[in-house]
Amino acid sequence: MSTGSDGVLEALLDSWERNNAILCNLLRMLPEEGLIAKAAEGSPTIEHQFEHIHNARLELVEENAPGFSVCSASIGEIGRRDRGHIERCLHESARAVRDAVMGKISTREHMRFDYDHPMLLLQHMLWHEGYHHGQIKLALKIAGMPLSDEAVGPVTWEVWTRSDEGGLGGSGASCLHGSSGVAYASFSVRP
Ligand code: NI
Repeated sequence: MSTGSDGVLEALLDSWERNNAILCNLLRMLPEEGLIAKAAEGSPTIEHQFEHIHNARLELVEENAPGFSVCSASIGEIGRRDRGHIERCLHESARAVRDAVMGKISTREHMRFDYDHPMLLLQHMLWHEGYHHGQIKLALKIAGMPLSDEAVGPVTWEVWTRSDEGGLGGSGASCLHGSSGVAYASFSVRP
């Protein structure tokens, strides 16, 4: 596979930023007791799912791009029930994934073990986190704390659609608004 860079690369990195923003927005939208909800007995709590997402990012970066693994933020040590800390960790691990993918592409190096192209790490994490996004909403529903599409749609689904600043012509963190114009917790994983 070619590791050439063009506008598609920028769009792919933008999709990763939007994905992390959606995840953090979901975290912020959880009801008071939402972090301890689980889909079934024996299933992980929502808090553990966020921790798992963060750890999966860092473990795969460390295994596949060890030279780019510079994030040591840990949800487990001090973050229990602290949403602000969980969110900061998610920003750090999102940056680690982005830096690893960009680093490998810019140096035209292959990932160490698991991926045929560096971008597949990012795509793998998008797919993985979409799965957990659904699991988290299912856990809330089963626990009697459902989030309605009206409440979370503008800060989750709509983050994928055209931005107020111009959709394809937007630039990274500056285009992190839903199509309804509802602002959400913007962030940047750019240096
Ligand atoms: Ni998982």
